[in-house]
Amino acid sequence: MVSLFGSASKDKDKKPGFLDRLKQAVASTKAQLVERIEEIVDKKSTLDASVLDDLESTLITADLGVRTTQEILGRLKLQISQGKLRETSQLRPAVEQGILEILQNPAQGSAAPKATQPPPGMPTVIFVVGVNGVGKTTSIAKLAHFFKQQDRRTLLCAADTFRAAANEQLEIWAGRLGIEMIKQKSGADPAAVLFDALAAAKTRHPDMVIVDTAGRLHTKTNLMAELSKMCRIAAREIPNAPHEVLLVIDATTGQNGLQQARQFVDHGGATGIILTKLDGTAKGGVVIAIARELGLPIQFVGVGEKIDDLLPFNPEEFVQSLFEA
Ligand SMILES: Nc1nc2c(ncn2[C@@H]2O[C@H](COP(=O)(O)OP(=O)(O)O)[C@@H](O)[C@H]2O)c(=O)[nH]1
Ligand SMILES: [Mg+2]
Repeated sequence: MVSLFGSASKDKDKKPGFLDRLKQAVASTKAQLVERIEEIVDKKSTLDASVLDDLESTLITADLGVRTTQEILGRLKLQISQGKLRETSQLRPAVEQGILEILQNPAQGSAAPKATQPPPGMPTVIFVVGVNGVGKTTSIAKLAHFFKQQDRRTLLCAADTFRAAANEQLEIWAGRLGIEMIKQKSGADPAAVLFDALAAAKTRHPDMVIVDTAGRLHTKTNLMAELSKMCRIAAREIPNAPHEVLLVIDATTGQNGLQQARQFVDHGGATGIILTKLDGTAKGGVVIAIARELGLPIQFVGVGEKIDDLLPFNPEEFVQSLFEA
């Protein structure tokens, strides 16, 4: 299947230094995770219960979460009982393989909705959702820039009408990128702004419509009700829309962010993840917990505040950036 966002590793015109930038972003996580595993390996050569205990606390500290940690330990214990794993020197590749397998099979047993396609000639409608401050608006600008580089034209929809500053922030980005944006006054009904944007899309024919949404209403129930209303409007105007609902999660919030995110998966129709602020956190292990627990593909990671600091996510490259020198 061809991904909407293309595949980072197969992308022929991919920018050089992509893996280096990812490596840079995960440096603190690597220190927390892989370098600690090395310390465990250096201390002892026999792989016994105390080694597994040390590994367990290392994985938890790197924010893989209790359940994901247990899954990795379970795999290792099985390999030990089968006699495949005996020495601590085998630990690093075994953990690497376990993490890769979890990242490659995110949808196991998941009932999460899947991304869909627009009919030919219609734009792809992408909702960007998540709590305040996680990086939705910034990621939208980065996404629009990403599409622009692929000659795909974007129309932005400023449907976070709850915060006055949100419109302005998106408008500044739209101006810089030379991209059209549909807005209304702050406090307007987000569904009405969405309706306007989709009406504009039908005459202006962009390739993508990216919709910024509010991160907080008076209550969580309100926010989820608002999102489902917007989903209904979108589907009424453009078949199958929204085709993607990208949930933005702030990597620096670790396991807490994961808990908040669950709401958007259960009630907000999320189909994929953008994990922001991977730069400068040692909690990057949350990537693995997110993939496993939310059952959604991670599409992009944010590695800084600049417009091109959004990298398409690919499990092999992520694991490589963590485990290889
Ligand atoms: N370091 C870093 N900062 C980011 C990243 N993505 C967003 N930010 C910053 O996070 C803050 C909140 O972003 P914003 O897009 O306004 O969040 P929103 O409330 O979800 O729309 C801003 O200061 C952004 O510059 C990222 O990948 N790395
Ligand atoms: Mg915003």
